[in-house]
Amino acid sequence: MFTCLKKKEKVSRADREHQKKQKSFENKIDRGFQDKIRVLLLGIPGSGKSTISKQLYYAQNDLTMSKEEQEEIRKVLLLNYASAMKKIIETAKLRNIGLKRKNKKFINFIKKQPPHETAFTKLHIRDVKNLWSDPGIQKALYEVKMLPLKTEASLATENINNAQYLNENFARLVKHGEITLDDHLRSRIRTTGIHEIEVNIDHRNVVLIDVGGQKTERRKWIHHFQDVTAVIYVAALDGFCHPSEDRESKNCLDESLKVWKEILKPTIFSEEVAMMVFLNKKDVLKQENTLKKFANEFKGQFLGEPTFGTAVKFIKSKYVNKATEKYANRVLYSHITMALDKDDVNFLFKAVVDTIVRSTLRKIGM
Ligand SMILES: Nc1nc2c(ncn2[C@@H]2O[C@H](COP(=O)(O)OP(=O)(O)OP(=O)(O)O)[C@@H](O)[C@H]2O)c(=O)[nH]1
Ligand SMILES: [Mg+2]
Repeated sequence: MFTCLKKKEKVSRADREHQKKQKSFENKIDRGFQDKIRVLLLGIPGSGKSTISKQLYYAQNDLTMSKEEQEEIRKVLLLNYASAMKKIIETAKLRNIGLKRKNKKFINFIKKQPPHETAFTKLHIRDVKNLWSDPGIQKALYEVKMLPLKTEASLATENINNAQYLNENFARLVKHGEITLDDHLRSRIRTTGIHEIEVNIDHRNVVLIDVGGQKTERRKWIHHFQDVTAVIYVAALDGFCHPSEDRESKNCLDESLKVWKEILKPTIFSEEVAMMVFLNKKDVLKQENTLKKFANEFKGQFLGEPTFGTAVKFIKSKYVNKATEKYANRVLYSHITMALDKDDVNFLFKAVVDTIVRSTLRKIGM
């Protein structure tokens, strides 16, 4: 009798223990998923954090912009155009690439454009077309990436990737045509402060936290390290083509790896936080001149034929190695992305949310 009672009591205690554990799991799930999945986007400037965030937002929301917002984007794109063209013209000079005499007046006009204002009008549409069709400009565009990187960072090299788009859409922009989602995605504005957006992915509420990547902005990241379900570290695959703001880093790839190493410190994110790397701008790495620059940049370190596949593998290994140095057992998820491609981002995020859910459940023992 006594034994029986004892046994019964033992079972109920185990049950209670189990119930308690179950409750705790449920609370975690409630807290983590039924409420919101919080995803923090980190990465150095220009890696593509805001572009990813915009893509996910506009997949579910209409692109409604006030006249003022449209004007702001138009202005930014025209400034981006001026900065990209200045860089191409400068490259032509450095490489002794001749430009057509008939474009000289417009070239001087571009060179004089102040960095924060634009004086382009409909009267420049023909000049823009003529300059873009100058074979010297096309040659210099190809050569931009071959130049040794200057130490000071410049947005101009980033805008080079958008040079074709900016030229092709110049007429619509100066004619005050409707601003499109592509315009919004291509416009290069550095993020300051913190921007949270909420989206629904596969019936889960996901909050994306987009922060600025500049050094001054990175100080604010720390306020968001608590209470996140996952971190997506966005890294541009063409980082080795761009100068870094950080004087100690050789280029943006070096700077990005340095920041990645910092956030991997065990004191920063708990083991429960899913860590992912998005290797972004795959379209740019595929370009012939980017691969040529890659071969020059990693001479001696990289052996073999520089193709898109081998270059991705090489760059990815740099991020993975840093992670395994810090956490031998931590799973790192990585994806190759093109943030300008709506389908690419939206399709990938379904898989990302699924991974976050499964990884978190596994970590809490379910
Ligand atoms: N070609 C190409 N351009 C991209 C891609 N993703 C982003 N960009 C462009 O890269 C530029 C920088 O992107 P952002 O999303 O503003 O970069 P960010 O990481 O938010 O930068 P900060 O706010 O300064 O930290 C923009 O002009 C984008 O249009 C991509 O996959 N391919
Ligand atoms: Mg941004």
